[in-house]
Amino acid sequence: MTNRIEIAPGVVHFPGSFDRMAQEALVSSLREVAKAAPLFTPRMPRTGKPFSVKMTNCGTLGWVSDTDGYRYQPTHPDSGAPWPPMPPALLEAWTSLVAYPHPPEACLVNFYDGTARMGLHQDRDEQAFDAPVLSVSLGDTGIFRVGGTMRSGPTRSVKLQSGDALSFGGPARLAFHGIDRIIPGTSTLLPQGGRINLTLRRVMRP
Ligand code: MD3
Ligand code: FE
Repeated sequence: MTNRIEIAPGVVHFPGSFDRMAQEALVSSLREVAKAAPLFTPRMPRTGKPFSVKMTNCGTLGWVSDTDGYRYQPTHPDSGAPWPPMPPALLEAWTSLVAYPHPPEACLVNFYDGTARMGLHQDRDEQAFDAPVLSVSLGDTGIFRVGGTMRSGPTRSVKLQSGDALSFGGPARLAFHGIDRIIPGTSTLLPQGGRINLTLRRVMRP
């Protein structure tokens, strides 16, 4: 059983949820995911401006963003191939950390190099807002910012280290959040450095 720290209503931090061996095993399964579904560069819907974060997905649905908008779809935007299956260790983490009786369909894999960031946003492309979102961090530490359900509200920042999990449910499900920056050189997990974030989501209402 890993530590469970409720840092705000509905926001639960599980520091060190994956030990080093489990992190290495996850990275090796993600290398297989990226072979089947190569990282792509998402673009902003209106402007076409590229994200600094590269992405891929596993599971039956994957999140994509291009000039047509944000959406979930069953296939890779470039190859048209179905997303590879979710590694069993992630489904097990969902079952053990999240109190929701249905499996996630989507695991978005975000890759941050030393300069990538993600601006403050809400996740609202899912239909099942009653389901929490579970995130797992691997590699270099990320400085995560989370606020309330209004963009203009106060925010706080939390360092996310390799192996940490974080869940957002109930009042936090529609909280604004983002990644201010990563701190290069803080982990030896990824030989080339950088940070991987996984977000497991229930998309469809059961
Ligand atoms: C709070 N990813 O992919 S994970 C995203 O580290 C995203 O890559 C960040 O935000 C990352 O959409 C943050 C933490 C997270 C994920 C989903 C949330 C926080 C959340 C959904 C609702 C509220
Ligand atoms: Fe998000």
